[in-house]
Amino acid sequence: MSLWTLAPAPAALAEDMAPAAAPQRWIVDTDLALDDTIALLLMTRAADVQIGAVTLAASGATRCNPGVEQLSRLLVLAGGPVAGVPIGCGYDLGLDGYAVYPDEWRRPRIDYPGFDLPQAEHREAAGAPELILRALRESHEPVSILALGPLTNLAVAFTLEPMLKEKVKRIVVMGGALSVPGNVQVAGTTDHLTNRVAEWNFYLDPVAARLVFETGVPITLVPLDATNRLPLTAGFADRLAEQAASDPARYVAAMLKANRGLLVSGQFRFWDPLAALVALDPGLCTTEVRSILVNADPASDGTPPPTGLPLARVDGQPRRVLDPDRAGQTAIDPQGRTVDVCLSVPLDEVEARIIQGLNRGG
Ligand SMILES: [Ca+2]
Repeated sequence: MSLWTLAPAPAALAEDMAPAAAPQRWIVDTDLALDDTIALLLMTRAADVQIGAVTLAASGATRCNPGVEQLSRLLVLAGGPVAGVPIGCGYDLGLDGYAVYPDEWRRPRIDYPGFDLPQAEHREAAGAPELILRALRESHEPVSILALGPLTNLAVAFTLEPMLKEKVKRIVVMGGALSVPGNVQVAGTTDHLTNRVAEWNFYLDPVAARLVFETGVPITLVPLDATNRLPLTAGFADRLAEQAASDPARYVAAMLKANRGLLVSGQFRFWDPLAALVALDPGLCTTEVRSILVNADPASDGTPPPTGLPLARVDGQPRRVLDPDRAGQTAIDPQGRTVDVCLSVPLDEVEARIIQGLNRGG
């Protein structure tokens, strides 16, 4: 049975007065951080979206265990047809290099005071790249991909079956930093990192980002340039809590309340939620076409590999130590690949659409 049969198109909701358009087919690849959760729930609540597979980018914020279970429960929370969407999980380290996500930021739980997620059958359909390929192979219509974590899974998929990229309509990628500093160096946690130019998703797997860019599939990049202007504030969390009229909205409100210190710190942004909103409505963002080269160069000084991480890549070759100062940088360069870059969206519009989107369907 086709994945797309397993994930029937969402039923029309009473609030939708206009005739339903043919649903757009999507795969969501996520590393399931707090902001991913909002983005994923926005996608699952959207009217004209059919999700064929959700895959976990385990080289990012959340490993397969407990990520697969968390994803299963979030999809049950979202309700409707997406509760049964197949889930895959991928490699827990980037394709090359030794960059790792800080352990102290990994999220061990997803239940919050005032809201326990529904239980769900623990299910994992396949490895993430294989599930992405199956979803593409079994679709007779173009499929778009929303990529919210490191691009490891997509890079492996396109390497295994390059021809299937023809099935991809567009990839919307949260990642990169063009004219603003990177975000991997954070006081108190990652002070030891010397990279001031890369954004986390591209830093964790620059080789994968480069491979995905080189496929030539149309890409919309949602970089820090756009998301830096979009703080997720305690004020927004309060408004969401007041206006929450659905379980997904109430869950996100409980999640934000439990993480209020992070919101008050001023460091949290609408990273992945913006990518989801742009996926759902490309017209939301002012975009510009840019030629971008992702830095995946090795370190020049013969730095030895760190201890405790695999010395081999998935292809059996030795891992390289990548340039500690530049790996993952998204430089504007005529030798790069042409992508559409989202540069600016008004904060009030983002906030309004998220509250509306989470509440959709009641
Ligand atoms: Ca993410």
